[in-house]
Amino acid sequence: MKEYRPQEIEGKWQKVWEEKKVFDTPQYSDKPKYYALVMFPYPSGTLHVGHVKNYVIGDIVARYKRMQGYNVLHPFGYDAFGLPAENAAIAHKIHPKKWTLDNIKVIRGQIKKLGITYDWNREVITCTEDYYKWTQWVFLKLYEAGLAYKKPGAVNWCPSCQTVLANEQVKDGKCERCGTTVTMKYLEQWYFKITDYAEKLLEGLDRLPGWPEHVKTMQRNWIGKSTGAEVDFPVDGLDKKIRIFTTRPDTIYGVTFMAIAPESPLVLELVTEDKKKEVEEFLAKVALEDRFKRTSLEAKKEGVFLGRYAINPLNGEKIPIYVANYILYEYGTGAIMAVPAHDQRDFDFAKTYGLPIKQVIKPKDGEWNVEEKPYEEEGIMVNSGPFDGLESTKGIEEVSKYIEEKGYGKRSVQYKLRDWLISRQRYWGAPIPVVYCEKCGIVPVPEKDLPVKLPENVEFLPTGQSPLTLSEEFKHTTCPKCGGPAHREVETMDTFVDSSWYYLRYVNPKDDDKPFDTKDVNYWLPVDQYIGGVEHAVLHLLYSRFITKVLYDLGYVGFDEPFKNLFTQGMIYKDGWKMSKSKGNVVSPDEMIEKYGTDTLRMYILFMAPPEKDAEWNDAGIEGVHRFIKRLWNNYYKMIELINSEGAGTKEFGKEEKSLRRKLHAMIKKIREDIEGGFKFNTAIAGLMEFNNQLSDYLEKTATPNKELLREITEKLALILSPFAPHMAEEMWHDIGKESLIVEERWPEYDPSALKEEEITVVVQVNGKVRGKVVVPADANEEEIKQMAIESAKKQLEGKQIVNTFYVPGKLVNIVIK
Ligand code: ANZ
Ligand code: ZN
Repeated sequence: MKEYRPQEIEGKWQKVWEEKKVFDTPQYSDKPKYYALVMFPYPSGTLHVGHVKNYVIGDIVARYKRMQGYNVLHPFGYDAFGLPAENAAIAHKIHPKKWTLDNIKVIRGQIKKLGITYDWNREVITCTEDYYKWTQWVFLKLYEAGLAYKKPGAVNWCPSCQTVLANEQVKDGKCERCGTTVTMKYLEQWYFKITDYAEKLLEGLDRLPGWPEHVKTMQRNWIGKSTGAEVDFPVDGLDKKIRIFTTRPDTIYGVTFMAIAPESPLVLELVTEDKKKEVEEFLAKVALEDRFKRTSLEAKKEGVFLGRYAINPLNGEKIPIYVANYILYEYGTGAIMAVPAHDQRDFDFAKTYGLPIKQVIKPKDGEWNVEEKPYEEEGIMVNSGPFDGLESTKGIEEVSKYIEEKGYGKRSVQYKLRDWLISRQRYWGAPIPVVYCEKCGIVPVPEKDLPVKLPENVEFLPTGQSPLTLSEEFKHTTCPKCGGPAHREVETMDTFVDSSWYYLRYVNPKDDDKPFDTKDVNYWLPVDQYIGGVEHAVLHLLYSRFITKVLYDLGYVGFDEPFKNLFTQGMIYKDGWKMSKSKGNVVSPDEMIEKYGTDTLRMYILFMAPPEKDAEWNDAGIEGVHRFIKRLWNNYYKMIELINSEGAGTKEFGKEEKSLRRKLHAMIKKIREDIEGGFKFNTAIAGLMEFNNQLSDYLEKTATPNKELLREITEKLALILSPFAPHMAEEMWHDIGKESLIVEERWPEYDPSALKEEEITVVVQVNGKVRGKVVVPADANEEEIKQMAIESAKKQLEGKQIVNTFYVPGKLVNIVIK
């Protein structure tokens, strides 16, 4: 019998697929389209099996959809600019370009051995001129629309990466890339005005039922919409006002102090002479503190009285003004009205500094001692003048209305989302396409002059300044507007800009005249299925949605959400840790392929756990899957031998045959449901394993198996195996005499009539003890089955009284007697 030699058949079929160009995607076709996309990798090293999981899942989807008759776009590329590649290049003392392109070569080779259905003609590499030219084009479009601007301000700085970071790239006060504690710097930087899209980004989430709920929640929380009011509090004795933002205007009668962020210029404007020294000392101290820790709920609340008072516009009360560490300068107006009776942070502060706590909301029933604990819930307004007795939710409305009528302030909506800081002080990125001219100021580089090329002969070690500053040749240019001397912007773009639009480029990867063709992208997008890691929930996935919405508003694309369905796969761990080179626990796909073949690797990755869950790599696990594959192979080739054997085989289609055929069709049905009902690849494979056991039984027990049945099994089995173990399936398909390629075949339909069971066996119990079995027609009803069970147990029932009978459908009847 033919032996299973994956190393031989896998290379062979990969070559055939490539030669016959089966994965080249026609731009248009009569078939319905399906865009299956996996998040592209950073080529900062070689791939480990954790990366491979992403691509295998994508390939199952792509192959399955092909077999369903779709015109499938399944592309691959590399997020090739950016810090990881640059840092690795520096560590290895190689130019980032060489380092990156060398890695891409290796990764491409790794991927090709996996037998994935990528259309390699559409490969995209973000660090090549023909790609980043269009990243610069995206920048220009945003600039023209007033959505890219430069401003000075406090920014996040990673001392290790030696560059600024966007807020999204700071996790718990640490650099998302390297884990170093982020500090602050005051710099003039380029931003994209993502805040203009806060409302649209929120609204769009409601139209994405195909996204995991937790990802949508993370985006909503990140955008952080709050509704409330802005109110002006006049400063006593000065012609100045403090504008605050509150979500609880209903508590305004309970304000007992004001608090201003340390970074606010108001602090030094308001502080009185005698308090100046103390305040300055406090500001110096806070400046050294971590902004994220300082403003966390648990942090100690600290502040200093400024020597001044404000007037509560509603009741005329005089209230002290503090500078306080827990107020964020970047949120709301950077100042608050403090209501210690109803806000925990204000309460903590008031307790520390002995400030009054005035209750203005009480619970609907019962009392509450606000000296002990602030009451933060809804309730009834008290101590609030004309508003007393009002429900606090209504109070928010009424007080806001009153404030607007009196001109004290206005209703207001605030978002936590900040504009996206996109400039980086690093070398390996797309240069920002603007020049600075003494006469004309900031001038965008005209589209016809793109790309602004990244010079290669540059000392690129990070110094905190962009390395491009050191390239005189790059820096000096002429102004596109007036022709006078000008210098180029020396900073490069965040790599998240590169990846914010790459899914569009796959549609027209070779177009030299435009980033993509509107008609073509409107055919292919939105992406039908996007697959990637959840770590991008508020990074790449938010930025891409933003850029798509901008391009939609500018008329370049006809859809405003790029990814219709999103699947976030779990990670692969080894020895209890997430795989990483630094932990030394990576499993290389190449090694596994050499040992077991890629079909085993693919199957094991899918079988380990539900694909959305994290899973632990286990050498015994892949061994086990490999054994299964070999058993399946042996059964398959045994069937081929039997079909081709001299003997007639049984003509009879008896009970055993019917049962096996039923199992075959039940499996076909199940695998379809498992794939379509939420990527349950692990249970789909378990279904294959179960069927294989039943097949072994049949082949062992039956002297002369039915050839017709074997023919049906060999055909259907290869088809449903093909998304999971495509090489083996292709070989099988060939060996049963098919001339087509299995990748171009259709997914088999199950036969509903085969699914009907003719008879079932039911256990009969008397008072809970097993007394026998009864075979009943599968379509008998409960009463009939009970009667047959009673009939079968006649002996045990003689002379007894039956008090009850219970039926567990398909399994057993228990007869209770006295
Ligand atoms: C008075 C008040 C009374 C408040 C009360 C809350 C409860 P979210 O939901 O996060 O938007 N706040 C406003 N700006 C702030 C800033 N820059 N730094 C720190 N805190 C700030 O929270 C809005 C509430 O957080 C605002 O409503 C304000 O306190 C505070 F019983 O005003 B509130
Ligand atoms: Zn000029």
